[in-house]
Amino acid sequence: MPKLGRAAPLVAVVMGSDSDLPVMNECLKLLGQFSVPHECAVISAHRTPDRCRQYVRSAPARGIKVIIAGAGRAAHLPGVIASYTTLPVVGVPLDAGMSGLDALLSIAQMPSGVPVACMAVGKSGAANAALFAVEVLAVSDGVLARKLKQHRTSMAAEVVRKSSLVVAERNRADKS
Ligand code: AIR
Repeated sequence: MPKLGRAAPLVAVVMGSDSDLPVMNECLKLLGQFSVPHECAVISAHRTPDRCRQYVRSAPARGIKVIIAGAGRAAHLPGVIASYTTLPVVGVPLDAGMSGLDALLSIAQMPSGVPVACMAVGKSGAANAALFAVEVLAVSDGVLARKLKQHRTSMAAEVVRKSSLVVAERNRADKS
């Protein structure tokens, strides 16, 4: 599988179609920002079922710790992946029709015994899938844990900065 970066991948990011890439890029971008070695593949639970099974079965031997799977429509990819492994699987429902509600239910409504951590629909979910994977890895990686804390701090500072911009804009509007 194509590795992104030099180190052995810890996170696998798979998607049901190349048409999912623009949204799943949010996930890949964040993993890159946290310097988490990862790999990426297009695998369809319906169109390439054998490839799906082989990929997931070989993941632990490659050192993969978390699998992120994004899919739209009847989004069975995360659930099918979860059926082949006990690695944590994070599902990202994508909007390929019906505002992503079809994919959301396909991913969230797993039967008991085979869990999938279901994120929000679309770009927020793709970004949170990366953060969730980093959180899993950070349990046993102090450097990543510190980076996560820093990420939260920066996010909070950014909200405060935007708040002062909104207040300044309101003050200007009130004066005119
Ligand atoms: N898909 C692909 N195989 C099974 C499923 N559910 C999903 C893809 C994509 C949508 O179907 O994840 O979101 C449409 O794929 P395409 O290739 O027709 O653009």
